[in-house]
Order: sequence, then structure tokens, then C-alpha cells
Amino acid sequence: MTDANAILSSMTISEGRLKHTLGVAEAAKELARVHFPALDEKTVELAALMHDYTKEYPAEKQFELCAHYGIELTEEEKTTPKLLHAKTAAMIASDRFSLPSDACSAIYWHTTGRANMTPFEIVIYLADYIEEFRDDPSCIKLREFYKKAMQKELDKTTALYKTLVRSFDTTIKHLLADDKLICSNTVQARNFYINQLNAVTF
Ligand code: DGI
Ligand code: FE
Ligand code: FE
Repeated sequence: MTDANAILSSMTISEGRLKHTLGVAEAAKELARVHFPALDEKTVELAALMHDYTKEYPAEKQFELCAHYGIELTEEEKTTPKLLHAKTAAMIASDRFSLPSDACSAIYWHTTGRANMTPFEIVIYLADYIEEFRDDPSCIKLREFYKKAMQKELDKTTALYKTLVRSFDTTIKHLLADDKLICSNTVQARNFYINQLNAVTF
């Protein structure tokens, strides 16, 4: 496995994206410490640093990388190539930086989420949404929602799952408002965590 400097020095991203990336690394380490202390902090940091590694690559380069790594494109990805950055970054994290498979899978699912995410996947997915430098209103609201839920709920898992549901709802509402396709994994993720919460409550 590689180290943080090797990742950072090979990165071709804007200053704003770098700031976001460093924010995700901090948020991910904190989420892991609070919710999943068995996760390795160093590996969580490396996955966070890699999560948007290819975000600013042009669409043709994303398609080329997908062809190179044998990634099959879903209908949503064919029309929304920016969804591909999660998958191409995951492939590069494995191939060029030898990150372990649990870290690569967290990078792979960080944009859409999915049902029944692993602890590593939850940490990177949510850190991407609530890291401190995200300044659009829905991210600010979700960050506040998470903090309040952590104070209010007796159970940390309930607070975490409620925040996940709200994150998927927020994404889906934005996509609906913009007439965009909604990835089925995002819908399945929302339904999964609602069911988990209902199973706890009743
Ligand atoms: O890469 P970031 O900007 O840090 O964040 P991200 O990887 O979560 O990407 C956010 C973008 O992904 C945002 O423009 C919405 C889009 N997105 C997320 N889920 C879906 C989606 N776009 C479509 N079309 N369908 C989805 O289900
Ligand atoms: Fe991303
Ligand atoms: Fe991101």
C-alpha cells in the first residue's frame, strides 16, 4: 500500500477540490473513530484522499479508463459521465496505489451509495457529504442534521442511519428537480436504511 504523499503529489485536481478532499479525509477519520473504531485510520485517510482522484478528468478519459478496466456502464452513467469518477478512481486506487479492496469499494460507491453498505463505504460516502468545507445549503443542513441527531438519539447507529436516509432523500430531491436520472443504487440505499430504522423502532 502507498502513502498519502504519493497520492497527493500525483493528483491533478484544482485547489478547491483538494480542499474538499482534505476535508473528506478529516471527516472520514472522525466518523470512523466515532462509529467504526475497528477501521484502520490510515487506510480510511488514503481512501478519502483518493475518492475524487479522477473527478476533473474529461468525459472521454473516464470512458477510456472504464474500457481499460472493463467497467460496464449503466444507463445513468452513459448519460451522466461524471458518475464514473467514483468507479475510475476506485480502479486506480487498486491498480496504481495498491489500496486494499475494502478501501477501493468505498471509493467505488461514494457517489451513489448502495443498500447495506460496509462500515468503510458508509464512512467515505457520508464524509463526502458533510465535510466542513462543503458550503452548499443542502450539505450545511445535512451536517447540522447529523450533529443534532448525534446529540438527540440514544443510539449512534440510529443517528447515523437517519443521516444516511436524509442524504439520499436530499440527492433524490435535487435530481428530481433537475429532471435527472436517479441511479437505482441510490433508491435502494434509501429504502434499505429506512427499513433498518423501522426494524429498530418497532
Ligand atoms: O464528487 P463530489 O462532488 O465530491 O460528490 P459526489 O461524488 O457525491 O458527486 C455528486 C454529484 O453526483 C452530484 O452532481 C449529483 C450526482 N449524483 C449522485 N447520485 C446520482 C447523481 N446523478 C445522477 N444523475 N443520478 C444519481 O443517482
Ligand atoms: Fe465524488
Ligand atoms: Fe467528493
